[in-house]
Amino acid sequence: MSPLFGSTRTVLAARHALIAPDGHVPSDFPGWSGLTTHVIISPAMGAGFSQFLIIGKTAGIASFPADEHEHAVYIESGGAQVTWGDDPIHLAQGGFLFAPAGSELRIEVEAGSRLTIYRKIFQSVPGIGAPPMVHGNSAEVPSEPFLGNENARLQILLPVDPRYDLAMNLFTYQPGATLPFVETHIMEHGLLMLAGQGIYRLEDRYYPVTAGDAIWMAPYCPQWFAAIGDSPATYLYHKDIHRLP
Ligand code: UGY
Ligand code: MN
Repeated sequence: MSPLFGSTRTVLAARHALIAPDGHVPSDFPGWSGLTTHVIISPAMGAGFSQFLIIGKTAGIASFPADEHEHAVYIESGGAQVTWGDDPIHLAQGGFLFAPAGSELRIEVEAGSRLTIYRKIFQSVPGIGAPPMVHGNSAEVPSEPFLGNENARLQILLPVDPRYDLAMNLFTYQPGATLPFVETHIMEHGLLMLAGQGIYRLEDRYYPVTAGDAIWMAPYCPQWFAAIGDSPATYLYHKDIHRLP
């Protein structure tokens, strides 16, 4: 019997959700094999995007058809061979890839891997071309102090370019560092705690959060974070950008 016995840290509120791993239940999709997939955020809860956590205990295959959805992939651990268009690209731990809408995305996941995938409908803008596919590794992306704070550092993984309507960032805080103010903004976030722990303020509630937890912040969800504990806290998050409301 689970020691939690009828309790969970998971909360689903009007404009935010905290999804703790104790409640995960996997989904299966046609053509996928060998993977444990949790859709931890989706339009079914009111979000404008989906966030998948894919765990490959053995090797497996995930695929997304060619349609209006774009995808951003991040390799938390392990590795994967990603095919979008013609050339397969190998991503190792820390690897990321942005797959534009309009072509099939196929991911051959290696045994022992954990991946996050953000999926949303691409919002095109007349006169601005489609964003190109990009990939890289977070180990090669410099971090910059967030609003001047050396102890709260941001890595911006995707190009800052108006053709992209999605950002994917890593945010690392030394213990004791915080977001400098309670943000309230039109952009929506999907977040996965990768390391460390802290307190997340969402709307008017304060939650202890730790590696493995996921958070949905709807547009205008007041948000603030303080890192606590003995080691730095890092989270991966996505954000919709560059489009008129
Ligand atoms: O990019 C952001 O809006 C970021 N500062 N938000 C967050 O970490 N909750
Ligand atoms: Mn924010």
